[in-house]
Amino acid sequence: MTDPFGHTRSVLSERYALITPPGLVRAPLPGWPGAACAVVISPAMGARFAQILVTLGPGAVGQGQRSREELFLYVRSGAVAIGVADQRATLTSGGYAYVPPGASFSVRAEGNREPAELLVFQRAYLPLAGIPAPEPVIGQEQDLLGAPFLGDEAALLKTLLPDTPAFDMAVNIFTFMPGATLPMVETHVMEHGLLMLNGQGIYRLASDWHPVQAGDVIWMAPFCPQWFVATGKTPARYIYYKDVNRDAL
Ligand code: UGY
Ligand code: MN
Repeated sequence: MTDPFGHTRSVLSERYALITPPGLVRAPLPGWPGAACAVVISPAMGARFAQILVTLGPGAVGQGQRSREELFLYVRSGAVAIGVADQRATLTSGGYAYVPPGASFSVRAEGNREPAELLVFQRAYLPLAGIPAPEPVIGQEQDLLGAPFLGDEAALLKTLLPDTPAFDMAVNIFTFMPGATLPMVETHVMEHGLLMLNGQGIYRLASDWHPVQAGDVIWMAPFCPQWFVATGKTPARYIYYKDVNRDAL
């Protein structure tokens, strides 16, 4: 659905941003030759990580050897051939890969037909004294079970990365049945980058309430009050990034 001329649901405020698909502007990005990339969250906005939407058409590739950076890739649609360090896999919609700092990676659309749509989280890895950096992780979310969030069977949470001190990021997928909510208005030090995958709902961000739907992106700064209710007749799903396991100072 497109907005009438001169109107947008996108909002940029000090503590959050809502970025909606009709306003996306794509551009080439280093490390992604031939791909169309939209940086939807970045330090330019006040965030401490980047969130990028990537379209990998035939011949396009993502590749690199990143010294301090870690990457998380999620396949929104299509299929990709991916290599991380010495691991190789073919991932379809719902597939994901974690690229540790310093590890080489390459990703291309499989089969040279349909483009693949990727979601990417990228940040500088924060080492922890005495703890080695994480190993690569490759998987399909369909292989994971959702756990009731704080006991609520109507709000299921899948955690895609191990919850161990080596990881300074978490990436989770929430599924809310129609009418299900976050149990409280959360206010926490962790930052979020979020992509709505399915359905719709209302997101409370700071003191504002925004209707949101599949394709929308949200940045929540540390301590931004946040709450969600799934509306509509089908489940709402979103994937989100969170910084974890590091000092408060
Ligand atoms: O993990 C979280 O902080 C999650 N409950 N936040 C959110 O969905 N906005
Ligand atoms: Mn939260």
